[in-house]
Amino acid sequence: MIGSVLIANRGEIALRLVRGARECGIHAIAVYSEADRLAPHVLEADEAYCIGPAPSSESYLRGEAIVALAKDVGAEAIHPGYGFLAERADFARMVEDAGLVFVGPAPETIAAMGDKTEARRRMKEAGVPIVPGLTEAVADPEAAEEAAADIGFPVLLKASAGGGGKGMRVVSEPGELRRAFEAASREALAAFGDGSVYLERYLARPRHVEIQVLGDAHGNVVHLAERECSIQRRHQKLVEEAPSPVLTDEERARMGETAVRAAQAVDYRGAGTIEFLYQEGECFFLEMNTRIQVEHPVTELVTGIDLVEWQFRVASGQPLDFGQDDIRLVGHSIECRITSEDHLGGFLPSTGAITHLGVPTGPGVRWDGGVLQGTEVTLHYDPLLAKLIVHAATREAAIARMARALDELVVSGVETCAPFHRRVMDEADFRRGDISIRYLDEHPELLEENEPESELIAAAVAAALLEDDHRRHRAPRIGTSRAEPVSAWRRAGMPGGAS
Ligand code: MV4
Repeated sequence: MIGSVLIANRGEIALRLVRGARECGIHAIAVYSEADRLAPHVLEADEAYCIGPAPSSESYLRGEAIVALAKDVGAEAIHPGYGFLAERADFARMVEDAGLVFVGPAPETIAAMGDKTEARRRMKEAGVPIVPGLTEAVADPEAAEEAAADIGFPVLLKASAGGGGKGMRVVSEPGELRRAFEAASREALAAFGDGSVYLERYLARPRHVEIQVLGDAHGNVVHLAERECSIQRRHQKLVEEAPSPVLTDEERARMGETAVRAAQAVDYRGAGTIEFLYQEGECFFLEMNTRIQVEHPVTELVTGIDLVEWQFRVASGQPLDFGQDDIRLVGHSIECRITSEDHLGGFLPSTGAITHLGVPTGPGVRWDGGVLQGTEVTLHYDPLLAKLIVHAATREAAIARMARALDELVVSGVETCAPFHRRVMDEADFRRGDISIRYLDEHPELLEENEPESELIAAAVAAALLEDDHRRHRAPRIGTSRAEPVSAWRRAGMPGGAS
C-alpha cells in the first residue's frame, strides 16, 4: 500500500478521503485555502498545508503548485477527489511525470472520456449502445441540417468538449437549427475553449441511471450496480439512490455487463461511473466520469464495498480480491445533498456562519459532512455542505428513515435545501419511484412556499398545548420545558421543526 497521499480537495470529499486514508494506514496530507484554515479536512489530516487565498483559481486549482508541494513534503500519491483537478488529463500526467501515483485512471483514459465524441466512438466500437446520433463534430449549420434530417427531430446539439449541460440546445424543427448551432457553438467556445458541437436524438423524459465500475491494474473490472440520479436541478443532482426503483434484475445485469465492457474498452483503472439515459426499457451510454462521485456512498451502503479504500488499493497495484459473483445488493440506500441554498425562490445561495449544527444519528444513518458548527459558508466554493445518506431493508423503509433523519437535522445560520428534501420524501411520484430528469419541472410545488392554512396552525397549536399539558401531568419532568412545544410543532409539520 502507498504510505502517504496528498488530498487535493476540500469540503466533505476531502474529509471522506482523509478518513479512508487513515483506515488504510496511509498518512493523509491535506491542503487548504486561507478560507479553510479550520475546515474539518484540515483538522482531521495528519498534516496540512496552506496553498493560497480563498478563490479556487489561486488555491485548489493550482495543479503545478500542488504537485510541487507533494514532492516537497514527500507524498507518494495525489488523490484529486471530484471537481477541481479530478478530470484534468494534463494534471494526472503532471502527477505521473513527477514520479507520484495519481489515484485515478490513466491520463489517456481521462482525456478520451473528456472528449464526448471520442467517448461515443470508443463506446460504439466496444458495442455499447449510445444515444443515436453523430460521433464526430459537425462543421457548419448545413452539415447539422443534413445530420438532423437523418436522426429525426427533435435533436439535441451538444458540445464535443462538454459535459454538465453547457452548450446544449434542443432543436424541435429544421428552421431552428442554424440559430441553435450558432448559440451552442458560442457557448461551448466560451465554456471549454472549443466551439465544436455534434448532434444526438433528443430523449424527452429519460431517467439518469449510472453504473459504478471498479477496475484494477491487472485487467479485472467489476460493476457495483446502479445509482438512480434523476432528481436534479440545472444539472445539479439533489437526491440519489441505489438500487434504481425500476430496474429488473435482468436489466441490472445487462446494464452492468455493458458498463464493464465500456470500462474495459478504455483500460479503466480505479473507481469510475458510466452514465446512461434510460427511457422505456432502453438504455443509452451518455458519458463516463473518471472520478469518485459525490453519490458514491449509496453504492457503498448497498454493496458493503468501500470505494475509497479500493481506490487506494488499486492505486497501490493491488488486484481486486473479489469477482462479479461475490457482489450482492442488500437493502436500499438514499442520499440527499444538503446544500447552502434556499429552495424557495430558486435555490439562491445562502452564506454566513453555521451557528448551530445538529447532525442526525441513529440506525442506518450516515453523515458525510464538510462543515462544523462555526464554519463560515462563503460564495467561493460549491454549496454542498454535507450529504445525508440512509440505508434500510426496503425503499419504503429508507424513505421513512430519511424523513426521520431530516427531521432531526438542525442547521442554523444559513438556509439549506433540507426542507426541500423533506417534502420530496412525502411526494407521491417519488414514493412510487415515478421519476425522470424532469421531476422538478413536473413538481414546481416543491419549490414554492407552502404557507400553512390557518386551521392547520390552530390545530398544531392545540396539539402542542395538549402535549405540553400531558407531559406536565403524566411524565417525569426532565430537560427543559421550553424544548417540549418545539417537538410537538415539529411533529405537526410546522415551520421551525427542521431548518
Ligand atoms: C441528453 C438528454 C436528452 N437526450 N441527451 C445533460 C448534461 C449532459 N451531461 C447530458 N445531458 C442530457 N443529455 C439526449 N440525447 C438530456 C440531458 C439532460 C440530463 C441528463 C442527465 C441528468 C440530468 C439532465 C438534465 C437535463 C438534461
